Amino acid sequence: MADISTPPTSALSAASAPVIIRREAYRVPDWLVPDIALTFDLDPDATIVTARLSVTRNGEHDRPLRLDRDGISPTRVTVDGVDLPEGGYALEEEALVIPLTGGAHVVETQTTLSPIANTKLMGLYASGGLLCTQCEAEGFRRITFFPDRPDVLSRYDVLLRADEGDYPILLANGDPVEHGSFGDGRHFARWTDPFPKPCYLFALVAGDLSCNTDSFTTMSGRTVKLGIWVKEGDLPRTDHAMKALKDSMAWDETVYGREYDLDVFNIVAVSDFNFGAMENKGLNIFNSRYILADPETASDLDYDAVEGVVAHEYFHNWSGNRVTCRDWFQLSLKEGFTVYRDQNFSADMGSHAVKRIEDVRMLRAGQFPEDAGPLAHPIRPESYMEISNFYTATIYNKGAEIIRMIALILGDAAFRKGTDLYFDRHDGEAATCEDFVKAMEDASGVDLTQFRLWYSQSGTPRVSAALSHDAATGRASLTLTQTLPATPGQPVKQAMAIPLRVALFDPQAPGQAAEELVMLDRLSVTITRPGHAKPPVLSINRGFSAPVIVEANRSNADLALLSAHDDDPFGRYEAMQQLMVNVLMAHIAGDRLESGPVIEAIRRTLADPALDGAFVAEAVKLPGEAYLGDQMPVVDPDGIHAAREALQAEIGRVLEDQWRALHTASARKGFSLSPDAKAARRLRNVALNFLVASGAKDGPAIAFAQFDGADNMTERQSALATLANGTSDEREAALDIFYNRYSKDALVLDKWFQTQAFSFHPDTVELIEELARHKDFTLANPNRARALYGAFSGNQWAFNRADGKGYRMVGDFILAVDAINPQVAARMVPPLGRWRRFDEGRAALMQAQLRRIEDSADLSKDVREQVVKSLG
Ligand code: B3K
Ligand code: ZN
Repeated sequence: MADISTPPTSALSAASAPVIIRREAYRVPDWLVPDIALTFDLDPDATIVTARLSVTRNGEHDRPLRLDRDGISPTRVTVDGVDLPEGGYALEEEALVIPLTGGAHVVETQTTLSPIANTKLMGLYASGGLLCTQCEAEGFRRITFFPDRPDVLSRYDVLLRADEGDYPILLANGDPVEHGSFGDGRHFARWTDPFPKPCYLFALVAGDLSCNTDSFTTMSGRTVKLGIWVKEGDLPRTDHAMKALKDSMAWDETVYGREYDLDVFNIVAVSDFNFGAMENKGLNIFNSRYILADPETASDLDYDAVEGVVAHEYFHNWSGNRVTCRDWFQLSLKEGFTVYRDQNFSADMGSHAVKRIEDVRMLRAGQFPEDAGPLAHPIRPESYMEISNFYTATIYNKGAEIIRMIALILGDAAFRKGTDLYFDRHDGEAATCEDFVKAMEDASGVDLTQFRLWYSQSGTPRVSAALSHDAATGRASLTLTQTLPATPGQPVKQAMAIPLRVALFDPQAPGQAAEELVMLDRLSVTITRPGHAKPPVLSINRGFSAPVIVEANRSNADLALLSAHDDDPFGRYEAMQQLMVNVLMAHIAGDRLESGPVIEAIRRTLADPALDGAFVAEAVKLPGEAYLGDQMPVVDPDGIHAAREALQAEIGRVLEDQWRALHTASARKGFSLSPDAKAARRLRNVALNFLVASGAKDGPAIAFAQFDGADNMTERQSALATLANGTSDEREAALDIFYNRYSKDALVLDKWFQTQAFSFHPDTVELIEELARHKDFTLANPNRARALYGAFSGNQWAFNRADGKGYRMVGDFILAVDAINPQVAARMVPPLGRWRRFDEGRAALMQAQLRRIEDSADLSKDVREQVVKSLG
């Protein structure tokens, strides 16, 4: 895909020296593969893969055919039906190289794999009795020899042969063509996919699966057969995913005019999966946690996640599959756009206000720290060592924000014209981010030249807003100034185009001003508006119109006013959060805890009958500890924890009657997924949390009663989490009951591990150490590994314990899991890479762990890249 070069020796020791792939080095493929026929003789220990590639020379050159390979060796190679002797091809470390003389040939290779021994879960692997594949980004080369790059598109013809008893169901991409039995205990199925696709979208599944079958009639009247395939016992838990799939199909027709294109659409749930799900053409493969849901085992957040991920993968059929990426530097082309699409879908299915709050919270928790740290990269990176490390919050979530800004700047109608043009122009192609932006420009006439900097500049811009008022003229002036912090490889930056939705409120009539879109496209912009007899109150970055950090220096009185009256729900939420941040930061800096304004704002919000309950629940929650850490020049985990706990307790005490009343009033009989029922559960859980935090004697008993009496996982899990933060007897009882009730259900048992790893128990670090030795803990299952260590590293207070024990435990984990599954290991490095944000003592301890990992022999490329960059 690209030329390769070695990095500067200062950055890496000669022994490690992985190659760096650079965006600018892109060259078109030397050979194309219009057709591929694959035959799999499936067996968990030894699967034979035969691949017949029709290859055509691409342009005038005399270079050989290079087929990527990772851990596989050919048992046979033929060209145009003639066996090549061993010297007839070259076997390089990462490629099978075949000299070819003509313009078109048929190349056939054969290899043998062991799915059961594949612990990386990339390529063909075994999971709970199934055989399944994961190819994105570069797993196909672990299955067969192929130019494994997304700009080589082929038509696939796939023949699967397997034992009929162990693998009665045989699935692949596209449409089923034939199946039958050999009469000797083995059977076969053949699938063909008429749409040329890159090999990262190839998939197969074999196993004993049951199907939830349904159908969808597309807007042009075609009937599509839908199937969600799971283990038989899980069938009753697939209805929500099926509804989400049908809703997504209808939504993509209505909102984007996109129709599904094959006769079948299958989804398979597997329990060992490196991430959330995979959009393989016509055969999505999912981590079971994003398919299975019922009230007993899934919380409302789980239900929402199922809906969102099913939609996301379905939407990829157009944004990703029909129009794919030219190279992996363009990853955000499909991921940022598809996240934007799934966010809007989920908003349409539920509450726009709450969805926006959740998405921004996620961006701030996952992406802002990335943009502010050693792994910062633009949404279209310039280089990588291991592409798996670039499936980041920046590519996905910041990428979605960039698309959102384009939609805002163009307006809905022009944006839709732009997406129509993009899909029509590039259907069947491997496209670039530039192609997307160009289509937007061509469809709208809007010049996005400067806006393109969002694709190339990393780091979160900071916008300072200074408002002044001239009482004599009634004029208000707003000066907006952007600063662009230096990031790795980008010490100096150009001014960005930052679209900010702004309103200036009269303090006497807040919430009634007209909003305007201000484009901050120079270092500083001033706007002056007449008609303000009194100094107005600033509502800025409404709806979070740009992914920036705003420093507006608003008084607590102004924030309180906005928290009660801003007509933009996000602005209202934001004002409340900022008020809480101000109060907490002042307290951490040594002032008395001035909880009054926060308590008043919460009291008013709780009493406002016009507000949606789900919004209220989000608005009254205190900001998380990590977000508070991000507001400080040097993170003080203990100070933050103490201050936040103190404020939580005070709010709990002063408003105790309200919390009790709310907890009782929001109880419901019978389970429903209606917005109202979900909102009531959110409120009930927030109320419980404050009530227990108040220190009321009966708090743990009330929490235990909710835990024990709940008819749904939302209330049970939330009560468990509330209890897990304390040291009451009820804590132990609830954890035991939960374990015994769900120890056979892997997804719920993950919650048991995760809840404890997130908890604020004084001995959380030791408890996690113990849980890592629990008989149900395993490094081999990514969900379980993440439930414990992923949650722990997100527990700022516990993970950053001053003695460094948390860092050591994570260091041990990274080294142990790297030997099994490098992708899971590499994802745990960034928390240690945040050392620059902490005091000298903690920073030294974190660096020591990074060095220990760096010095270890046989480190994967994945972990090495993250560690080297994190040490800086
Ligand atoms: N495209 C996949 C992610 C693949 C991750 C590879 N390391 C799922 C998704 O984003 O929809
Ligand atoms: Zn995706």
